[in-house]
Parts: sequence; C-alpha cells; structure tokens
Amino acid sequence: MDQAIAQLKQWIAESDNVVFFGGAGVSTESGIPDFRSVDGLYHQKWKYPPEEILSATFFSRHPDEYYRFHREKLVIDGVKPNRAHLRLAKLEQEGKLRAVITQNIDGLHQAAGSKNVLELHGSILRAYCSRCRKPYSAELMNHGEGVPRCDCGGVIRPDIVLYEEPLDEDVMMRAIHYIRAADVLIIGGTSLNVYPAAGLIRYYRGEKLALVNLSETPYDSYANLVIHQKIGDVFSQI
Ligand code: CNA
Repeated sequence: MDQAIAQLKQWIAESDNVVFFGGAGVSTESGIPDFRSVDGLYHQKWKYPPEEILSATFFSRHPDEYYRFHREKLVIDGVKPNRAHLRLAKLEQEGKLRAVITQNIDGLHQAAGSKNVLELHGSILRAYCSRCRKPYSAELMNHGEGVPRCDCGGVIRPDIVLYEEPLDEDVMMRAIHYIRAADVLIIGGTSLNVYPAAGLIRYYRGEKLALVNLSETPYDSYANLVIHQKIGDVFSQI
C-alpha cells in the first residue's frame, strides 16, 4: 500500500473524530461529471457557460434554458453511490466519522447511508416555489417538461444555492463547528476553487489534514498529506 494511504488509514484507526469535506470529484466515479476536469461540464459546449446558467440572474431571466441544462446535465438517472460514499457511511456507523460536509447536490451520501450530511449547496432532490416557498417534490422539476410552476404561478426551483446566492448560514456554522473540532480532516474530490465553501479549510486547527484529489489544488502545500489518486481507490484501502 502507498505510504500516504497507509498513514491516512492509521490516522483514521486511531480517531473517533474524523470529518470529511468533499466536492464533485467524490461523485465522478458514479458517473456524474464534475465542473473542472477535462471531461467536466466547463469543457463541454453550451450556448452559455455553466457558471452563468447556474446563476440566480440567469434562472430568473431564462428559466426555460436553465431547465434544459438542469434536466440534461444535473439529473442523471440510475446513479449509485460509489466506494467513497459507501466507505464514508461505514465510518460513520463505526463511530469514527462525525460529519460529511459536501458541496455536492446529488444526494449520493444519503443514498449510501450517511446520516449527518451537511449540504453546503443544497440538493436537486428537493424543490420549492421561488415566489411563495411552498415545497414540491423534485419529480416535476427533474423529469417534467418546460418550466415547472406552483399553484400560485411562481416558478418552482431546485433547493440548490445558485451562483450569486448566499449559503445557508446555519449549515455553514455547523460545518465550521465540525471542522474546528475535527481531529482528522479529509478533504476529497474538490478543486477548492469555489468560495465561500473552499475557505472552510482554514478553520481546521489540527495536524492531520489529508487532501485526496486527482489534480493539484491551491491548498496542497497547506495539507499534511496529499494523495493525487482516485478517491474510490483510496477509500477502498482505508
Ligand atoms: P470541481 O471544481 O469540478 O472540482 C472537482 C475536483 O475533483 C477536480 O479537482 C478533480 O481533479 C477532482 N476529481 C475528479 N474525479 C476525481 C476522483 N475520482 N477522485 C479524486 N478526485 C477527483 O468541483 P468542486 O466540488 O470543487 O466545486 C464545487 C461546485 C461543483 C459545487 O458548487 C458543486 O455543487 C458543483 N458540482 C456538483 C456535482 C455533484 O453534485 N455531483 C457535480 C458537478 C458540479
């Protein structure tokens, strides 16, 4: 076994206060493209760049175009949790992992059995009316046609944080709490480019920070352990 993976395995074996903070790279092995990899969404051709489509201004001006992108690119039927999601759920069951903090909106950590999941950017498995805030099932939004509308006439929207929108303060405060108190912090499958989520790393105060990501990140020099391998491969060994 790779020395860095062996070290991470040992940290986990010795701890009951591990926290995981992850992003889109955790779900690529389930078949969901991330944003910034070469085959990620930012390298695919769309009429508008994905970061523009996923903004609050774009959603309010062009909900039809937003929903075309949403149904084609964000909703992927039949996806299943992969080795990383499953191992994290097991670590929680074993009393080692306190929380999964995720930037993902796909619900795969919960599908794997994780209970304490903090969704910084919300979930495409929930929807609500953008005018009266009435909650809706995600079915119409994810699999219907055209722009889904509420009884009040408002546009139904996904319960995700669009660009230009603030993060939920309560979720952010809880994430800070877990990271501050963590013994071992594992960060995985994130380019650490999207703020304010990426800034969470600065709240960690320990000396067991492991970064598991295929490509380099701006925080590689900040971590105690850096593993540039597939997260599923790494998590199947720890
Ligand atoms: P990102 O900026 O696309 O970065 C993903 C990172 O993961 C890259 O640095 C890759 O090198 C790395 N990576 C890809 N596959 C693997 C793998 N198998 N093992 C290890 N590393 C891998 O995504 P971030 O999460 O950093 O950016 C935050 C955005 C992306 C959030 O707002 C998310 O909502 C959004 N997003 C979410 C999903 C999802 O829910 N599955 C999918 C696409 C984008």
